[in-house]
Amino acid sequence: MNSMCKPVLVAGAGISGIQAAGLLGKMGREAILYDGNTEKDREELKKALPEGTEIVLGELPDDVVKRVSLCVISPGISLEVPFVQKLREAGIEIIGEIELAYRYEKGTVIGITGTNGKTTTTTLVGDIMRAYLGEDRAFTVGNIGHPYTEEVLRSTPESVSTIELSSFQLETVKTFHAKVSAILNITPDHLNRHHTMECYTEVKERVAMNSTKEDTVVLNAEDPRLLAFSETTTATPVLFSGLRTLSNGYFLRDNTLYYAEDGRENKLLTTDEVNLVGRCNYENILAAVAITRAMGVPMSLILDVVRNFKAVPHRIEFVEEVNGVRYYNDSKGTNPDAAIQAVRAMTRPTVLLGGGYDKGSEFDEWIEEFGTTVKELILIGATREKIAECCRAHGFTAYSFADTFEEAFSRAVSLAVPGDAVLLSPACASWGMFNNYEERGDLFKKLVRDMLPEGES
Ligand code: UMA
Repeated sequence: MNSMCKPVLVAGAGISGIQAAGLLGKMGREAILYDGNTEKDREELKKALPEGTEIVLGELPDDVVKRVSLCVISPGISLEVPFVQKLREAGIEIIGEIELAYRYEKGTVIGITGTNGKTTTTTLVGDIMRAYLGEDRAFTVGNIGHPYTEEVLRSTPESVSTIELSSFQLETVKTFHAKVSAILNITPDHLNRHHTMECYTEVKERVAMNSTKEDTVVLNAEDPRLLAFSETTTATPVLFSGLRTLSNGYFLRDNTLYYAEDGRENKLLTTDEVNLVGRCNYENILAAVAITRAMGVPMSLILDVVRNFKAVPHRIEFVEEVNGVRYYNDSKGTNPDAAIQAVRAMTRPTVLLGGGYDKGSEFDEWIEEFGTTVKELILIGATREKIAECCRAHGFTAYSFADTFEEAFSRAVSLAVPGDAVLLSPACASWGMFNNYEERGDLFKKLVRDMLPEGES
């Protein structure tokens, strides 16, 4: 049988799997949706899938392996799990949802990755591309929560897809080719999946795979790994820095963002002209400007969009001021490095809510960053003991444990005095207590707004 006539196994019944099956259905290919979790609701899944899609839950049966010619795997599934080995042994090609969507792409692609700042940068780049090309020709997709497979059939030779890419998604790309790509930073994260920093870095570098000199890769000059990559990449590198003057590239100096070419500096804007706070966010802006300039967008239009851009939800997001205390939601601070950026962005004494799912991170640098900013740390979740031990090792003793998120929140409220900030920036994923970081951040915002006098929330 022609392999194009055989069904495609879509592994993972989350949003990426459901949309991948939907795309395959639209292209006339039969999909079998597989999920290891037997608790999944078949009826709910059926409603979301193309009619007649077969659903397999639990162990993957051998006869299904024999029937399929391709597997589209969801990013949340490790390539090391037994059923993937079984598929490999049977010679079945394994790709991810990004590669699947890319195979139907008709336009130009921008790929953005990095440990932190991906969502902010992708959203800003997407906004700039939309302002430049119009709603119908600019799509913002990927790890941001909007699967690429859902939009790709709208692409045309004139459209641009701006894609946020996680390391999990980059593991399974093959022919993917971005005209402009970016790696914002690389710090330890997801090491339970990628094992070593070398493997994690190699995976991130795949964002610029298949690139040629006509393509651009935007890289953070402050990361020695990325600086080394700027020498070896097949794309043309463009550098940015939040810490020092560059003679070629985009940089921040004395609260002003610049672009320089052969030492000639052009002032772009000052930090008080933008709504975002924190050096990490100024770096995201520098990267977004570099990416969209490489796409040929006029600088004046880029800067207009930058000036009007607001923080994305859950990323050092100011929620409310209640009784003189400012509340910030950084639920997307799911690893120590992201959480460090949030601590650095605080200008007031801060009560910090931290802890959550254990993905093998080390917390030393995060705790070292507390300095005089963090006055109290309230810990929840599986990592609380590990973080507490690390606090003791660094001489930070102002920490306590809470059993629930609500308990942690009300303790933070009672500890904060007028002039303080309360920051949710856990340095850990939410899993184990929540389904995702959005749920955790939304609960935080609800608890903050519940304190407002009636009529103000
Ligand atoms: N599953 C198995 N076997 C396994 C593991 C999981 O069958 O061994 C099943 C689970 O039961 C579940 C499904 O796979 O039903 C989960 O799929 P998924 O985790 O890939 O989640 P999706 O809902 O499809 O969302 C994914 C991304 N999730 C992850 O990478 C974990 C979303 O990123 C992304 O927005 C979406 O695709 C669209 O592209 C979220 C994320 O947390 C935001 N990303 C990480 C991050 O940003 O740090 C990488």
